[in-house]
Amino acid sequence: MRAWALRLVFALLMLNTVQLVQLPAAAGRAAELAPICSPSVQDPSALGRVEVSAQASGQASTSIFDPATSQTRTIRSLSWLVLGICALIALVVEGVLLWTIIRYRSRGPARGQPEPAQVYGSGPIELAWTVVPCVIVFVLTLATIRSIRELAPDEAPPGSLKVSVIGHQWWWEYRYEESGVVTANELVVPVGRSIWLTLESADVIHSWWVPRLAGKIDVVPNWKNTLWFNTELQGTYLGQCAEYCGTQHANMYLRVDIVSPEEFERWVVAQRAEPAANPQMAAGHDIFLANACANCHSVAGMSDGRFGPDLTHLMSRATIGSGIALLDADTLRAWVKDPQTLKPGCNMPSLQLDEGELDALVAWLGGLR
Ligand code: HEC
Ligand SMILES: [Cu+2]
Repeated sequence: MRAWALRLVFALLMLNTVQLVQLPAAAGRAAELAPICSPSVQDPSALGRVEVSAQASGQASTSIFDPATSQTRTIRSLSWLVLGICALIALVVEGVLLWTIIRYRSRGPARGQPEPAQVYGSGPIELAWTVVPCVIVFVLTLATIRSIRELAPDEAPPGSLKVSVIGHQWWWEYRYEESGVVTANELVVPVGRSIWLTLESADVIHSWWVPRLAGKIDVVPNWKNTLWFNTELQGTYLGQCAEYCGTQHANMYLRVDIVSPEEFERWVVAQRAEPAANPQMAAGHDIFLANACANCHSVAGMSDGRFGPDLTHLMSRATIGSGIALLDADTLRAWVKDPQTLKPGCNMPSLQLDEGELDALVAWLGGLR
């Protein structure tokens, strides 16, 4: 009976340790799998697409132990230090506990046996359990302060690319300060540059977290937070809104594309260009303006709704709906027909267009490159 109790205690302890170690990795897996597991995506081909999007990026990892910037390397070092010290404390405390349980377990009736020696007011022992924890907390505090000073400068380092980030239920708006480019959900930045984000929310609290690039930062209404990271490696980096913000919180993905400086220049020029005008698709354009679309969406030179994502260069993006699926003609049509089937509860209604109107509208949208 006693052995059973002991085994149970031990098993529980082990379970805790294992969870601690696996937590960051598990969080990463969850972020990769979420779009695939999402019950909202019922079409099997849509599943395939999302799978492809995570894999094609090649950088789908979202583990804090897989850093891609100097900032996240600092965070990893600090994490190892804290984990190491805490593991050591756990080992010592649980070790002494186990040793005591085994060494002083009851061995038959205690009647007639003397009490063990009782220790009162021992200077050395009290000193030890006061000083040692103080030193540990002091070390952790200093290490943390040092990391924070390094990670969060008061002002943008000179030469930074400045971008405003606005969190919306349930998508991200990006506004580039120098170039005036406005886009949604996919942040494109050049490699070898310092990136300075100013983050605000249009509604509730969100949290911007791309674990391989930077620390996690809350996105708060009526308040500006800043975040800084240096881009070192080209590629696609994924993340996830990290503060519960309503029904579609789990489908509020983050995606950062780090590209070569030349590619970035080309991208900026393309984003600043007027939306492609195609007279053959004028019908779709008219439907867009005649319906509520224009009240919620901006298309440069035509409408300036700001409730939904800017659509001027919609098709330059790889995904739709803040990363829930890859963007192609089929998903676009399904989305415009009824976004609620793809992202239930999202803030875009189905406008109940008939098939003909849908065809024309999607043809026009598909030309917005
Ligand atoms: C009430 C405001 C509203 C109206 C009206 C509206 N939308 Fe939207 N739209 C949104 C919001 C909000 C989103 C972002 C949804 C999300 O990802 O959670 C969105 C997303 C989109 C997207 C995906 C953009 C992206 O990059 O992910 C497209 C395309 C789109 N809308 C097209 C249209 C068209 C076409 C119409 C008219 C038939 C329309 N919208 C009407 C609010 C609106
Ligand atoms: Cu959110």
